[in-house]
Amino acid sequence: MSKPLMEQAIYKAGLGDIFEKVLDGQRLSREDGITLYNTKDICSLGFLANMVRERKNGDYAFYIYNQHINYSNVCTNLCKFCAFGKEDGKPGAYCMTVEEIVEKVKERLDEPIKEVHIVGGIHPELPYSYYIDMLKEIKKARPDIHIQAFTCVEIAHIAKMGGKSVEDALMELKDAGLGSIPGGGAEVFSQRIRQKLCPEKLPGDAWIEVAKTAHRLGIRSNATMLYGHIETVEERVEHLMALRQAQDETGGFMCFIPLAFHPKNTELEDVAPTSGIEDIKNIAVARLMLDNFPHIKAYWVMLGPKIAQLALGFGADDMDGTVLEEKITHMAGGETSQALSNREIEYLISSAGRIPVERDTLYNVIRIADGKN
Ligand code: V47
Repeated sequence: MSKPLMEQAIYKAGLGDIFEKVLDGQRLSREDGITLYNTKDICSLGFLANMVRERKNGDYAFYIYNQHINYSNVCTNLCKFCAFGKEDGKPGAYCMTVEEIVEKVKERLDEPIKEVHIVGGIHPELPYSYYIDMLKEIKKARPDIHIQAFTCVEIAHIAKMGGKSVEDALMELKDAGLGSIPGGGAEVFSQRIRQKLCPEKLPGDAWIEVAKTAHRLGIRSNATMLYGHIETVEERVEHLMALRQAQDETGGFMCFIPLAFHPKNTELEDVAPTSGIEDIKNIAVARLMLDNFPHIKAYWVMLGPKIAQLALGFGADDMDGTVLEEKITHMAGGETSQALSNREIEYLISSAGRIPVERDTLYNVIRIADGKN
């Protein structure tokens, strides 16, 4: 009997061995990752990624009602891919006081926000107490909110500012109200890339160490990869494998978010923006390689709502959230709106044939919008 058409296409695309491994639930190798990135058959790739996506999350597609606050863009790292960071005192540089940050939270007390997502630059002067006070004061203003704050790069810097070990700083930040850690600052772990684009930044292995330390203390985190600049396919696969290895050790990562590079207003302005195919590929390959990550997020702010919606059929099961006042993508030329309402996100999800699920930061289900409630 001949094989079903989709299966024929997968074999024709040279993905037959990988298909069999995926069917068996076997782990994919570095070479498999490279083969997947190099395939031109996006439908076969998507079919494989969707098998894993549905095995792990069925038809559910998650989103969260959240608020983003970028407390300061003052940064000593000045990475070549970033349009957000500014040197202290230079035009456009800003730093919010703790009172101003709390004011932002208080402005939206009447909305059912579940998470505040806080990221900033590597500020050379803010004291350790600023970060601790920020968390405590936000919790005072809105005790029920989950604070997802400070990338692993910021955590290492905050610890240094306080003259503490990463472990001690994390314990104190947790006591002050830190709920979990966002996935930023990972970029691409390759030393070659970091040397060229962000030599001042925390090295890749140190980023992983901070994440693993957090996990051991019961603080969960996310992970990202910034793609679409000067990285090779091999460097992407090695990045994914380093995350997979760390996840084998701790199990503390919740989700992986491939971040599409936005070149405008950066030192890499000559690099072309990512294509839709490239965006979808990064979602799909991540879903297939990161077999121990529960969730893959299509961050609509960077992908645009339409590609993010499509990604729900190619491996992604999360769209992030309602996000207000996002700065990192928009300063780099991002043209998406600053926020989507929960109704708009639910529409994007249900018109993709998936079931919208409002979640909290830790992926506890808040509401399933399956038409029954
Ligand atoms: O670390 C910087 C990236 C990250 C650019 O954890 C850029 O759920 C594109 O990590 N073009 C911060 N990207 C954002 C981030 C994030 C966002 C949403 C959700 C989560 C999560 C994490 O943005 C930085 C850097 O990798 N970035 N400049 C740029 N020009």
